[in-house]
Amino acid sequence: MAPTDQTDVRPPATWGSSTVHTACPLDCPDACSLAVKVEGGRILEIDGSHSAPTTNGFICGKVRKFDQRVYSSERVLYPSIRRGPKGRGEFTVVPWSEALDVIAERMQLARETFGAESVLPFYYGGSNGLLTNEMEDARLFRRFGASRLARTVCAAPTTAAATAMYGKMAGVAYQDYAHAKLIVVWGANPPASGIHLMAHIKQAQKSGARLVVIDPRRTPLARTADLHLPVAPGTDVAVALAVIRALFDTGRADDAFLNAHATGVDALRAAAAPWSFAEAAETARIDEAHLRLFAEWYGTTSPAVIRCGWGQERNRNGGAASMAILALPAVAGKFGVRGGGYTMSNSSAYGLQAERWINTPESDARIVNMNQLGRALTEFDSPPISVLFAYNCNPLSTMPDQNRVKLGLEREDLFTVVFEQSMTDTAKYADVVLPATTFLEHYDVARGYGAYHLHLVQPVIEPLGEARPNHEVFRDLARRLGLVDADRDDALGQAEGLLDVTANLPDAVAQALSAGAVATGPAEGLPIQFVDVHPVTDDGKVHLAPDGVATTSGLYAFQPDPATTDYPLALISPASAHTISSTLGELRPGIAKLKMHPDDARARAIEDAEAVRIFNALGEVWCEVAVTPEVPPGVVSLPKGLWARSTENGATSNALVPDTLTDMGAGACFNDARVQVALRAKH
Ligand SMILES: Nc1nc2c(c(=O)[nH]1)N[C@H]1C(S)=C(S)[C@@H](COP(=O)(O)OP(=O)(O)OC[C@H]3O[C@@H](n4cnc5c(=O)[nH]c(N)nc54)[C@H](O)[C@@H]3O)O[C@H]1N2
Ligand SMILES: Nc1nc2c(c(=O)[nH]1)N[C@H]1C(S)=C(S)[C@@H](COP(=O)(O)OP(=O)(O)OC[C@H]3O[C@@H](n4cnc5c(=O)[nH]c(N)nc54)[C@H](O)[C@@H]3O)O[C@H]1N2
Ligand code: SF4
Ligand SMILES: [Mo]
Repeated sequence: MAPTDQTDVRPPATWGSSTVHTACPLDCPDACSLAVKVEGGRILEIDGSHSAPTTNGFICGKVRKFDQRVYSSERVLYPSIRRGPKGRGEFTVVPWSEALDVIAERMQLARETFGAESVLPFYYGGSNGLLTNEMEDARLFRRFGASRLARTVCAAPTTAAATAMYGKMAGVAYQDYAHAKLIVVWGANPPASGIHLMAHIKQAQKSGARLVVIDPRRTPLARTADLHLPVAPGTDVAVALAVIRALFDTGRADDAFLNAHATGVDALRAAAAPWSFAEAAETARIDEAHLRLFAEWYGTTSPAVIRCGWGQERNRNGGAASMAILALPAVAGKFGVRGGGYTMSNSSAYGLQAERWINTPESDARIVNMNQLGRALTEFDSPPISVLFAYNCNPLSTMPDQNRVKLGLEREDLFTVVFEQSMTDTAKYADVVLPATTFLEHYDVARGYGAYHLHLVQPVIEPLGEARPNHEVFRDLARRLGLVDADRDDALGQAEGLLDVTANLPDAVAQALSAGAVATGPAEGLPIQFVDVHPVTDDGKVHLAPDGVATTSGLYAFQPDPATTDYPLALISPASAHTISSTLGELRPGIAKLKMHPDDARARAIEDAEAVRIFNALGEVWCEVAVTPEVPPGVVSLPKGLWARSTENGATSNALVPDTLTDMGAGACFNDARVQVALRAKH
């Protein structure tokens, strides 16, 4: 558990020249261990360290250049108050005390005028560790009685599915992929979105394992696969159910496993019955022979592991798809061996919780779904949203129905606080901007949701300008609002807060953490499903047709494609290697390119590199086109996380994304955007 490389465990007392050990808390499954070279209090180089087993000294290009973001001219360094019109980004610097006094006054005024629910905290915190999201902030907003936020922008359908079926059982460790003979990468793109799985996939391939990739795009990983199923977005439920039906029909279902460890088998079999290979292949727009081959391989190969990502969840059928995929290893009897089973999110593996620190029960204030922020800002009236407090999030860039969000942010009677590291598109609409520290300037606890790593994040440099960590700022504000506990000090991020969050961890893990070492997961980080870890359900079984699971369409139901004759193309917006969600988007050069299949381009007389307009009833995006067979006919793709500057008209894919919700978990339907594309005269 000790760091294996020659890095300092503690930050340097003198801020001299040294290499400091820390960890990456960004929204990425890998939670890398980092070695950061610092000289004279300035970051010289950020690299991977060897403390975390799967980091292995190697990190992504994004974090390697994170110092450019830390020292960027667009960094928010001082509290400031708006002077120009909303959205213009013109501010006057003010002292912290003045900025916080103004915010406290506006929150109190909102409470007196409309009630406490007229204040909406807006955060996601995917790139935050455990000490900087839903800690001091949760305590403040619960005590104040603010509207509650449903944190549904990501992983809502997959979490609903995995919780109902397996109680979020821990998944197959990255290292164990080397033992698999068949690897199915389903709705995930690890070469961009979780790079440390790749070494283990390659190792398995070298030992003869087959790779199947299920993704609309012919990604670089799909090109190295033995089989690629380029499913139409939103059709995975049909594909998975067809394989399940075939497993039952051919006697390859593992009846012994199902009898002993599963409930709901008959209901699942009935849901799969309508899905012949022909029907599913037609629905998913894939080759029927390829689908049969996949079913054959999955039915006959062991160990087989499914890496299930989030690509299949971001549409109307996201819950049903995730459930059908997670049912596969149970039906086919793939558990119980090293390298067999599934990996989805391992975020629950450590059982961490912050409730003791928050020390305040949830209020019964109304719940606002974050995916419908635009609606909340423009339509709610009992009470309206009067104060929006955005932090750990960049909603104008990342939430559905961007134009409606923008309309909301433009409201003159809305008071918006944005607590940020960078002058994001959202921050430009703030009435008050507060400067936040980055993970290189504060304490946190980072937890992998793919790799089994849990470690301490510690400051490697002093905060820039007047930037402050979240807990200090929320504490200061709570004090102004009279909501603090007199007997608590400000030690969060150090011993007390850390120990509270980690209170239910085994002692050894908690000690390793406070000493700056890496803790691995359950069973030394390499659990075998149904041997070392089991479903965390009431009866310890997998629930294939869970009772009481909330779905808007019925278990395993398929809802047809929302395309229309006016808007026939499916726009998807997958993760790119350049940003983490919208973080680092400020460093992206040039105008973004829409990927489009040659057939679709020809039909519209569009040629490579031309200027195009992507549009639907919600909005339009002006950018360039890259004509490529990487996307199938009928599908176009723009990167996720773009800032306004990356397009010619300042709108990004989310201007075309409806704020409809997924079948389970009330998640975002980013990939249900249906659009038309046309040539645009260049300006
Ligand atoms: N570099 C980088 N890494 C990231 C992120 C990032 O923005 N950049 N984001 C982080 C976050 S917040 C998350 S949640 C994870 C996401 O991690 P992933 O799930 O791996 O990433 P996505 O790009 O959302 O989706 C994966 C793939 O699903 C495909 N896809 C789209 N629609 C469908 C569909 O209907 N069915 C199927 N089978 N596939 C589909 C996309 O083409 C894409 O290649 O990555 C994290 N890591
Ligand atoms: N079109 C489309 N849109 C998508 C997706 C998609 O697939 N397609 N994916 C969605 C997904 S998976 C996700 S997870 C969301 C993520 O969406 P967001 O949660 O908005 O994530 P980021 O864009 O990374 O913005 C996080 C912001 O928090 C700030 N921040 C980081 N740490 C701190 C801190 O300690 N304190 C404070 N005060 N601020 C901090 C960062 O500077 C950054 O600007 O985006 C979603 N948006
Ligand atoms: S973003 Fe992911 S791959 Fe990059 S350093 Fe952080 S944890 Fe590692
Ligand atoms: Mo995400």
